[in-house]
Amino acid sequence: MRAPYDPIAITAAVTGGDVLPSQSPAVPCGPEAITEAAVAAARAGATAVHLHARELDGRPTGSAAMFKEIVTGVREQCDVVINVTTGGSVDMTPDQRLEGVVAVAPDIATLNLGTMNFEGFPTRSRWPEVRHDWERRVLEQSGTVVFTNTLAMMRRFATTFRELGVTPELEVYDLSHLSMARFLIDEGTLAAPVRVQFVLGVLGGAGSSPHDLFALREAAGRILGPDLAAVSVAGVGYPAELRLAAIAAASGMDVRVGIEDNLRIRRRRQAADSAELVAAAVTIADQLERPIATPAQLRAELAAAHRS
Ligand code: KMH
Ligand code: ZN
Repeated sequence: MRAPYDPIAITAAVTGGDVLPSQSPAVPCGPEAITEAAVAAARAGATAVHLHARELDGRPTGSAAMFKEIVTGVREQCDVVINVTTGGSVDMTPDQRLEGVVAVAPDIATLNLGTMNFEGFPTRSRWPEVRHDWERRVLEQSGTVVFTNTLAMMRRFATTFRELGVTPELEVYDLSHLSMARFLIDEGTLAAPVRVQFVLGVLGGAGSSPHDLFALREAAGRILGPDLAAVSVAGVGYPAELRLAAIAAASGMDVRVGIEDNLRIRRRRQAADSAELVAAAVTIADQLERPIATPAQLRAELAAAHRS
């Protein structure tokens, strides 16, 4: 855990694979819009950007070519730390989910630590109006959605990361995922110390109350001990995203904000883009006297962990 006035790493999750483009014009689709959103988030103060790829109609894709185009475009315009998904979207194959990481060898890649129900649209009466047939199909899957992460997939993804020199970011949605992290470290699949991100508020995982956060943080300290390098918090939905970001910033943790996890900046106003959510996180951190970690500072931390 970081000391009270230590720099805080802010990750901007700019597009994701779960929210539907019909829900908000702020969901960037296609390589150009995603690159633009990532650079804008970096300019707003983000230390790192978490990237997924989407076709122009918003369909999530694992396309190596598109990840290459996005990451090249971002690297040409700024030095923000690159964090690439292996979560992709729930209907992708393991090969598709790994394509982006293999194509761009980012600084960081996500490793989701368990199979779980993953319901983004559980209540039919609250389904958004959608423009695209594929979005309609996503809604119709409601009630049957499983996010698969087998032990074999985790071992394969982690081994690929190690071969590419990519730092895993362990996505923890529930207590059991911490025991999985412990197991993967003890068997040598993961090198300690590890970086953990609590993803809170997905229906199927832990809730997004401050009590859920502190219960997981306490468990992470108990189960991982000195093998825990850093903790980041991603609250899914509104007001969870910014409220958990404030609590995390006040408690020595890092934060993730962005359109992937939450579409609103106010109760009754959608965010214009992820940069606006990053700016809100920067304001919170500034008020709490946590300077924003620079990409160079985060990269130095990643390098130090690799050496240890
Ligand atoms: N979409 C988030 C709820 C990943 O990309 O690997 C989880 C996530 C996982 O960001
Ligand atoms: Zn993601």
